Amino acid sequence: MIKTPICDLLGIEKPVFQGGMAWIADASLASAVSEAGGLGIISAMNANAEWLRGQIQELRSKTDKPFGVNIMLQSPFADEVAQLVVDEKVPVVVTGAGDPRKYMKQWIAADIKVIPVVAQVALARMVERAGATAVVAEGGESGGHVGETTTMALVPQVVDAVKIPVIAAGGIADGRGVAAAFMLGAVGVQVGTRFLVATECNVSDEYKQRILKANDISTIVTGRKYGGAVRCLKTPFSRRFAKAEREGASQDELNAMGAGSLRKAAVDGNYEEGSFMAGQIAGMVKEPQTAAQIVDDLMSGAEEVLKGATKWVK
Ligand code: TUI
Repeated sequence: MIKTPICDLLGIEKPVFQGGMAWIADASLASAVSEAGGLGIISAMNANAEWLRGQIQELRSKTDKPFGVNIMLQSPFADEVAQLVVDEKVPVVVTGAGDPRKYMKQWIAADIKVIPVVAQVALARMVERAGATAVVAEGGESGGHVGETTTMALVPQVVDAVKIPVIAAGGIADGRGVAAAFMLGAVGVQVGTRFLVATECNVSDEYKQRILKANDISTIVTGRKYGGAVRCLKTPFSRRFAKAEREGASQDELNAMGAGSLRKAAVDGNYEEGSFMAGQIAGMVKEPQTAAQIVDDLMSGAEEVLKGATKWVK
């Protein structure tokens, strides 16, 4: 069995966070991951507080275990969902796509554990000073909105820069990745792409099939030019987007092209027009499983790798 400091801090059994994937990470997936002993996370994405309240209630009807809410800081509803997590006494808030410090005082005063996702050392330092419980250091192998630095390079630099626990994310989908994250100094992992094919994940079947068929070179990053870099599968939509970018489309034109594209992939399963956000590790995801099987496989796989970790040491 593997126990790390993040397990005691959050009251979870296994140091596995499920990524707060917009349009995908709902009460069904998050409750299954929490029930399996990890930290299930509902994505507040671009939804309003009323929608999020319904999801939190649904999760609580399915599990008594700790869970998180991911607040995407670019959401037009960020202010109201930031208040809702206080009203609902959500145990853990994970933030993404921005600097969460303007909300942190109110969350900490409400006894919420705040775990920002960071893609660079500077923000990790700033949120530690503002009272963060831990940080997720997310490398550019991840799906969705990404920074530049890879997990391998980012995690140890964040570990060296802060005293709070570090959770590694980006390019982790099996026990080897979990073990490697521990070797870099992380005390937990956040996994997104592998949970896309979980039985309890309500993403469209088209999305699941595209993940299962992916290989090592199936993803690209678009949107780098205007600071909104997004990693997704190579599809008709992402190729059109990349071409428009190369040909000098303006930020407004690109924003208009991207609007609603994640919903089209996640909800409608529209292969032509959807943005199928996924990490580089998609090529390793070959089997639909329950969330519990995924969590167990990640941890038992890590245990096996770690037990053999000294084999080259003489
Ligand atoms: O947030 C993510 N991944 C996401 S969010 C998302 S929804 C979306 N769709 C289109 C455009 C933008 C968002 C899909 N995937 N991961 C966590 C993450 N956070 N990655 C990178 C960052 C980040 C970036 C800049 C965190 C902080 C930050 O700070 C900049 C600042 O404001 O100081």
